[in-house]
Amino acid sequence: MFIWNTAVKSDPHQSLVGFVQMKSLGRAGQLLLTVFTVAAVASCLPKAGTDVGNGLTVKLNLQATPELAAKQEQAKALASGVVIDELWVTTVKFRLTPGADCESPDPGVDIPGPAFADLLGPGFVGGSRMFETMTDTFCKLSFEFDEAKGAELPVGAPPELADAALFMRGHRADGVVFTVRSRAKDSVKLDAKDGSFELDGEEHALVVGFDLDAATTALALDTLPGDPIVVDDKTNASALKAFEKAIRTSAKLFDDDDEDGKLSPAEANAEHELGHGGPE
Ligand SMILES: [Ca+2]
Repeated sequence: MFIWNTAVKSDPHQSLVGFVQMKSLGRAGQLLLTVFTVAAVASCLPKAGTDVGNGLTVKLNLQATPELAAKQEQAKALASGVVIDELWVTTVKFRLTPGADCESPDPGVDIPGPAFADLLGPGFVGGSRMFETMTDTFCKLSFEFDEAKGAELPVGAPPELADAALFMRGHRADGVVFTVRSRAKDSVKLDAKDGSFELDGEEHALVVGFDLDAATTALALDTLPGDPIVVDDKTNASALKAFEKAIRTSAKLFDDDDEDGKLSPAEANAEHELGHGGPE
């Protein structure tokens, strides 16, 4: 394989010769051709953090809303007095569905996963996901939550995210700590607010915002027993179900005007909203 690749690089005419020779090599040659073909196809797939050619480049990130004030740093204080200290998710199968008519959508544009995100921090670990598309009109963004093995977790992720799709830690206004751990592999569908949305320019930044007010309201923390309060599929399970539904249905897709991968209060509003989840 090494010799053949060298020949291709040194003289383009040799590539045809190499190809013919490979065909005559039988099984070994076919294996080489398969390797080459897989490599060529892989180079056409969307890549994280890489501009892969002409067309529209879409940048996508995940964040929690409302945006935290700078002085709050890595915690988010909500109007209810609840403070969220940590929120991570594991996601897969991001797909933008092109077309103005979602009843008969074109094949989607996939972003490779799994993708871990620190929703109170920078969002996706490794930065916004970037991918190319040759269309500019979309009717839906969808993705799924997924579980990750402990060994797959990125540096900085809480160990509780192992074998889970979401982990959140916070405390109530009275100081009682709570944790929420979800293993649900739910899909999230953000339908275009007005049937479809157009992305202009050569590069367009989007952010999915998860509404923490809606999600923590669904938990009804004041009614839950425990100190700390544990919410998972064994403890306070009905609260977990309500939380998981609220996360899915309250998520929204926003234009990220300044392309910083975050949602400012001026960006997380109805004017910048392109799509939304639920009702289910
Ligand atoms: Ca922004």
